[in-house]
Amino acid sequence: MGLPNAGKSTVFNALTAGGARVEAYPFCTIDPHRGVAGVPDERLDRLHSLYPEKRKVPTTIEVVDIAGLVAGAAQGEGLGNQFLAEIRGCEAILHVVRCFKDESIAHPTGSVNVRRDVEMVEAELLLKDLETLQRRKERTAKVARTGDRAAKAELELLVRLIDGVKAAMPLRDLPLAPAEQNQLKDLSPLTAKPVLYVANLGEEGENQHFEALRSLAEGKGAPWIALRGRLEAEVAEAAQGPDERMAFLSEWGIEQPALEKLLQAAYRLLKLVTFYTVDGPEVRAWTVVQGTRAPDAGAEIHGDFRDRFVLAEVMDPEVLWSAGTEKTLRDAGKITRAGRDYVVHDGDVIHFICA
Ligand SMILES: Nc1nc2c(ncn2[C@@H]2O[C@H](COP(=O)(O)OP(=O)(O)OP(=O)(O)O)[C@@H](O)[C@H]2O)c(=O)[nH]1
Ligand SMILES: [Mg+2]
Repeated sequence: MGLPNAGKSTVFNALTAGGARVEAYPFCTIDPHRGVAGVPDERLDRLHSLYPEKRKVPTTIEVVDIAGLVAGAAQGEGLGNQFLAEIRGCEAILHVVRCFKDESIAHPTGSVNVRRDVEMVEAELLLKDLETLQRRKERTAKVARTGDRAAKAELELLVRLIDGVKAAMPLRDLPLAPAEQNQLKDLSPLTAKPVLYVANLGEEGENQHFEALRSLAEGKGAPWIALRGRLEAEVAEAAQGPDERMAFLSEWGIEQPALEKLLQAAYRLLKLVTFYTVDGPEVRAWTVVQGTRAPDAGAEIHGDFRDRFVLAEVMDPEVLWSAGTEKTLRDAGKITRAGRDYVVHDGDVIHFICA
């Protein structure tokens, strides 16, 4: 998300266009505004080399490009309002901020001012959340009047949240008990979602607008990435294949393509870990949140694995790698049998044994 003309679609193209030609990791565009990228993963490549007869399936990330949010979007101004609903369906927000200087590209308020630009967009999310919370509060208040204790507790929580939002405090910054966080879940408030700031730099690279964004993000304790959106989008269009693309980018002094930067930041932001399966015809990577237990990880593969879960056979990827084959590992008794409480580690190779 971001202001109109911040470069959201350009950044989206930078992420999607080049990837489409990286065969193993297609970033295929579902429609002009929605793309899925296979996550490049060296561990998956190594694992696949132990099972060359199987197909390699990377885990994926989906990115949605929405229309610019203008002041009043929360009340239906511009195209933004319908897209606020789109944000509700996402796990994280990429806030694209214009840092490039170009007189020929209109700015909604006339000129770039990073702090104000960011606040304008975030204000719309706060307003939308305020509306959601107030509607819920009216409903909860009715139930609370009947003496319902749970409703009374929820009402207290809602009042606290509404005060926070009115004071321009995003919900992600309000200290909440885990139970309270759970209560919020079904409301899916926009300002509770984690944010990654994306500085859209011009051809000239880092400038004072970028410095302003970096200090704003760091002041909030929020992660940021910087990319030269238009340059990367153009390179992605022009290059024939990933090698040429990397060569073009390094001519411009860019070491890491936009998609890689995004993925690394997104994994950290969402506290994701990757685990692997080698069953059936596929060697496959899966993504879950840190702290996920084995049955819930299994449910990623098949919904009923959670209930049918008996045990998980877990292999350490490094140990498997040095053993060379799964059989060697099995014969040496180095496959861990893990129960329902097992917390999946980043890199685990897992066989789910189900009833
Ligand atoms: N000079 C310069 N222009 C850029 C850069 N990034 C984007 N633009 C231009 O800015 C204009 C708007 O870019 P878009 O990517 O369409 O912006 P957007 O945020 O998707 O805009 P909306 O969808 O209308 O909200 C286009 O003409 C881009 O070519 C940049 O790094 N430098
Ligand atoms: Mg756009």
